[in-house]
Amino acid sequence: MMSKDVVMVLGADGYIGWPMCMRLADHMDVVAVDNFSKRRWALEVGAKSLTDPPPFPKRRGAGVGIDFLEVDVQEVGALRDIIRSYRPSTIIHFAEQPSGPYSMIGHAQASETLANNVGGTLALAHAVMDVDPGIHIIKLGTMGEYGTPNTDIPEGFFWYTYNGRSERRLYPREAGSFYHTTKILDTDLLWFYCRTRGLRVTDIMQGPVYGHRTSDIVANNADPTQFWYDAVFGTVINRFIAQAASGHPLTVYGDGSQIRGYIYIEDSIDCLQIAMENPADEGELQVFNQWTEELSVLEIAERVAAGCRVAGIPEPPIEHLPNIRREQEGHRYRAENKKLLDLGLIPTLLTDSLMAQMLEDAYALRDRIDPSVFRPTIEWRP
Ligand code: USQ
Repeated sequence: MMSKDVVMVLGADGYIGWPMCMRLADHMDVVAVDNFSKRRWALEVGAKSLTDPPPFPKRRGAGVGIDFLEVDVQEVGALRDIIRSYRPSTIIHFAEQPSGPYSMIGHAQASETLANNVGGTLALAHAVMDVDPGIHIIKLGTMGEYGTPNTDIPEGFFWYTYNGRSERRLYPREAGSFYHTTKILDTDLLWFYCRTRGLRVTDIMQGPVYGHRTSDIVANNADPTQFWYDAVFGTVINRFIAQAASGHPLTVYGDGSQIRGYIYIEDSIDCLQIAMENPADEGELQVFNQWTEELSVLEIAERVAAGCRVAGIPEPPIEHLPNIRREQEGHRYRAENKKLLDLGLIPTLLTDSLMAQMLEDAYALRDRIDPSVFRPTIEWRP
C-alpha cells in the first residue's frame, strides 16, 4: 500500500537504478520496474561484474517502501496500467541498453538496442500522455550524444546565428557509437512530445560513471550494485580498478588522450535527486550535463597508479592497445556543467584516497576477477 509521494524507477535492477531506489526508499514509495534484459545481454557476451547482486526482489536492504514489478517498458499497455495504478509524480527512465560496444557487435544487437531504447522511450511517452502528461519524466541520457565537437558543449540548448538570424535550438549531436545514436533519437522523441503534447522532461547528459558503493547502500547494509569490468559493459575507470587489483596492465585504447567528463556514482544519485526536486515545466525539455571532472584516459591511469601507492597495491603497467573504436584522439573537449552545481551538487573528485578505497574494495574481491574479459574485441572502425 503506497502512502507517500510515489516515484517509478524503470531499469531498477541496473548499475544506477538500484542505488537510486535505495536513495529514494526512505522518503518516497518506490515502484521498481525491470525486465532483466541487462542480465540477459550480460550472459550473451560473457560480461563480468566484481559484485553479484541477486535480481530484485531478493535484494537485501530492499525495505518496505519498494514494490517490485517485472515489466518490459516496450509493452505500452503494461506500462500504462502500472502508471495508472501507482500514479507516480516522477518516472526515472534508466531502462536502456547502455553499452556502445554491445550495440556495435552486429545487426541483432543494433536492432535490439534500437528497439529497446527508442521503442521503450516511445512507449513511456505515450503511457504518460495517456495517464497524466504532468508526470515528470527524468531520462538518463549521455554526454556521448554531443560527441567531441570543436566548440564548447552547452547544456542542451544553444543560440546560433546563420545568415544574420539567430535562434535557440538543441545543440547538434553527433555520436560515436550506435548506442549513443539511439540516445540522440530518444532525446528527439521526448523533445517532440514536449513541444506537441506538453510533456515535462529532464534529460540527464551523463558522462561515464565509476564506483559502486553509495552511502545509502552502506547505511542500509544493502546488496551492492553491479561493478562491470569486462570490455563490453565495464566503463573505463571501473575496468582500470579491476585490472590494477588483479595485477593486469591497464588497457589504454590508442594514445589515451581521449577526454570525457566523469562522475562518481554517489554524485550521479545526488544529481538525479536534484533533478527530481527541480522538475521541468510543462512543455519543457530541461537538460543537465551530469559530470564533475574532465579527464583523459592517461590521466585516469595516473590516478590509478597514485591510488595503488596509497593502498599498497603494486602499480600496474600501461598497455597501449590499438583503438578499435572509431573515436577522436587529441581532441578539444570543453563541456559546461553549471546547472547542477548551481542547484547544490557538491562534487566528489577522484582523489588518491577515493581511488585507493575503490582499489581496496576490488583487491578484496580479486579472486573473482577474470582477466580474459579485459581485452576489447568489438571493432567499429571501417
Ligand atoms: N577506454 C580505454 N580503455 C578501456 C576502456 C575504455 O581507453 O579499457 C576509453 C574509450 O576508448 C573512451 C573512454 O575510455 O575513450 C570512455 O570509454 P567507456 O567505455 O568508459 O565509456 P563509453 O563507451 O563512452 O560509455 C559509457 C557508458 C554509457 C554512457 C557513457 C557516457 O557505457 O552508458 O552513456 O559512458 S559518455 O562517455 O559521456 O558518452
